[in-house]
Amino acid sequence: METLPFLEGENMFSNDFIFGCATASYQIEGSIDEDGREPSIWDTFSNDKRNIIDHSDGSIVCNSYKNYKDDVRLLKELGVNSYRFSISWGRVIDKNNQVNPKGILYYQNLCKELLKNNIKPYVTLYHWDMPQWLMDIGGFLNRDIIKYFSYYVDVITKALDGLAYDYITINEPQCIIFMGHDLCLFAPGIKYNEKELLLAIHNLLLCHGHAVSIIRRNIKNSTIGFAPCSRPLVPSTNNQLLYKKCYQKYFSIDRYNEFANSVAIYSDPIFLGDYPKEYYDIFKDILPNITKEDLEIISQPIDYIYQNIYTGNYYSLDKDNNLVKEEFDFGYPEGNIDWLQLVPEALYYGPKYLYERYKKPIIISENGFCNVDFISLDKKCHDPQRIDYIHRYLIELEKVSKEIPVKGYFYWSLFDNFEWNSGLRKRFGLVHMDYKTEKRTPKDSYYYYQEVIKNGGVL
Ligand code: PNW
Repeated sequence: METLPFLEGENMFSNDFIFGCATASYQIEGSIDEDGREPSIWDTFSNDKRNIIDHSDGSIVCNSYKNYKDDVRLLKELGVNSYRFSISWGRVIDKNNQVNPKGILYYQNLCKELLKNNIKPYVTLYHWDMPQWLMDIGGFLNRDIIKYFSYYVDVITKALDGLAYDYITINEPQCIIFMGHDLCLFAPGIKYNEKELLLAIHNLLLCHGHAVSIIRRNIKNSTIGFAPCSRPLVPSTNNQLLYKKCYQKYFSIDRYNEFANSVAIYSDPIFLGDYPKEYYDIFKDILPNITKEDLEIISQPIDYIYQNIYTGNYYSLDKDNNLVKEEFDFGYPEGNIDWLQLVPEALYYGPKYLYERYKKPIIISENGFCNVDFISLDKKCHDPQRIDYIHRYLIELEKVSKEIPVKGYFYWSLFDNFEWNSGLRKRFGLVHMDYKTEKRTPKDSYYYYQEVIKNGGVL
């Protein structure tokens, strides 16, 4: 580790910077039949073996439902001050829409264990594992989802009052809608037409909005956010016109291309009180019924702009000043998953664009690297590429934090875990997971991040 260039004695991020890591319920908990948990759409989806590349599922993974104390011990030793995890709706509420006290107890115990170790819980309320019985009545297409989600949020926030103050309503709405209901690579894998997709987005945003009022009512001193993902456009040269065009395209809607990644469809209604004008123009024939009351609910003030950023794309201008996407060269540095190219400046430009438009402090709710990790003969897990990735990305984040308020960074993920349709094959963790024995082995990057946190930043 001593060969890595830390800036000694200088706190590069603010003293109260949130250094955390993140996980999600279905990806780590296992114990899917324990204590009356209801099956989720991800149980159903992974039961169809065609859907997951290695035919695995979330039935065991890290078994964090049983091992949560070990998890907290690892977090403590890592030195993070915050841990972002998600609640499994189906553990907390049963199929008759009644409270399941055993599920609630699990999350209360987890929060207590975190607090005992001075780690702040950051609670994601929806990280994709909708109870199957709710999908059966229409999921996000059925406006009743708002009522059910509100009830669930009311129950869990009352139960966590005094234990957790920081909430993220919904994780990566673009993946829920686009991957789950258009590309059908994620659960539920049910294809919607465009009109249905827009309605599902609107109902999802209403779920967010109602959750905001419930959290505010139930938790004093709460902070609230919403965590979309994006692939920021990175200007490949320092040029004002190029910057402006990249900014505009980041927030624009391309109906046939980047609908999935659209930032503005999901975030403008929340932060600016309405969908972008382009949305009304492009989709004028298939718009959902959007009322003034809906927009008021959706746009209640929230505290942070959370954003999951892993990668981006470089752009330049051609001779007529048109924006051109630069293709990655053959052999360009990338992770062990096809969408993860090394674009560290995404953590500079993404936060900058977002702050410029929405004017709230930024928290990176996910950023991480997928590597080919295994235990070496020396019994350790060496992952130099992940160290380099974190290093490069944090340099960019630190740089932008001198220009705009950046409050925190959550590495994805604490452990290797169930990587959705990629199953157990793809590893993002700081801690290696042996899925047979549930043995947890901190990787080199775990010790690297530990040093970063101790130091308060990287050079
Ligand atoms: C996120 N992209 O998904 C999810 O929130 C996590 O549950 C997941 O395990 C993690 O990232 C790693 O995949 C993403 O194309 C999917 O930029 C795609 C992208 C980013 C994040």
